Amino acid sequence: QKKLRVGVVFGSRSCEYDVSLHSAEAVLANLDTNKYDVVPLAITKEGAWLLNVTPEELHALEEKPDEKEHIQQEKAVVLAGDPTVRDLLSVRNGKKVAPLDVVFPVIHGPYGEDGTIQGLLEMAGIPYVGGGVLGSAIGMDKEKMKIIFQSINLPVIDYLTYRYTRWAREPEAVLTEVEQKLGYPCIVKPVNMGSSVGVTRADDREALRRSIAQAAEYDNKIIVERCLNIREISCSVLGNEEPITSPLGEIVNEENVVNDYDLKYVHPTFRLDIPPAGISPQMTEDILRMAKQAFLALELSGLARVDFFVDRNDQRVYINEANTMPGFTSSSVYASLWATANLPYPQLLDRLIELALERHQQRQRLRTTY
Ligand code: G1L
Repeated sequence: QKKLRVGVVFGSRSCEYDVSLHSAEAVLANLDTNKYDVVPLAITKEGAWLLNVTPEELHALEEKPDEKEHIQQEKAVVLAGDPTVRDLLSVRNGKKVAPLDVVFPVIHGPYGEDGTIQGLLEMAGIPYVGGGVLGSAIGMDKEKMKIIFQSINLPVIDYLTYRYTRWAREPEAVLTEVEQKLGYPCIVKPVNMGSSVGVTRADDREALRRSIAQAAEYDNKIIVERCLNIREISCSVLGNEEPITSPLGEIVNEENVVNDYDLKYVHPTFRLDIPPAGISPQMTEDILRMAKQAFLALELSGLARVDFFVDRNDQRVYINEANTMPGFTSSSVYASLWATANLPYPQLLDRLIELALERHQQRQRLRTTY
């Protein structure tokens, strides 16, 4: 029986390069080799696609610039698929082709805007795991995501957004507006970044000034949210048009500070409680329902980790965000929540591949002429 050829794409110019490499390593190590021929596809920070280079090898190459340059010249590849797209994808003089049946894009869009790699795979006619172009793009824009949540009456925390041009022109007016409409403490984030890159808390005007300046280094749009004393609850969602939800988990921080990127991924200091203590059956039911609604409203497919806040003071629930590309190692929050629901990581990967193929087939049904 012919094995399915599964591509795992990782690396690239993503700010979350290291997270991508660790997640891809876990996917590669856990795909069942009885069922799949696994094809690692590394993208260097320069944007060259390297066939059969593992995350470990890519990592090692970053320390050896000469060798990396050589490999980029010799091994750069193009994807199989539509010949026009193949031409578009052709990198340097390498012309080896990797015919893939399905791809895990374990990567943020190569240029920081998501939906990009998904668009590429879509045009090449290759099924892929996870959200499509629209879902992945919305999944990266915290403002658009909140607007959609609000449109279906999901409760979101109070927020304001600013463009860099306005901030550069009238910073004092921006600071005053935040003070009047939200007050302190507040949390400042770039609109388009994953994880906690560029996220800081501000307790006064000077801290807010620094926070906005910092967030604005990562994105031209920033979002400021009211900071409440909250618990963080996550739910893993899996499926396409009829998604299922995992048990809830709580991310319990060692200290009551915003986890920055380094804390979250390089030196994790949180614990995952499954289920979270003292969340009533009613509240659990509400959160699971909202997770599913959010998944459908954002047009997601395959997977998402949906994050909620519960206010410690009044027990109100807010939806924070749906992460279409969550951390994805076998010990990640996404995978751990499924593991407690008797879906171990290798089977989770099987299911995600099935879902990718299902979605691709549903698309093939559509007419392309009229
Ligand atoms: F392919 C999946 F399953 F859809 C997928 C894609 C990307 C799962 C998880 C991720 N996550 C990431 O890419 C990352 C945020 C770990 C690295 Cl940028």
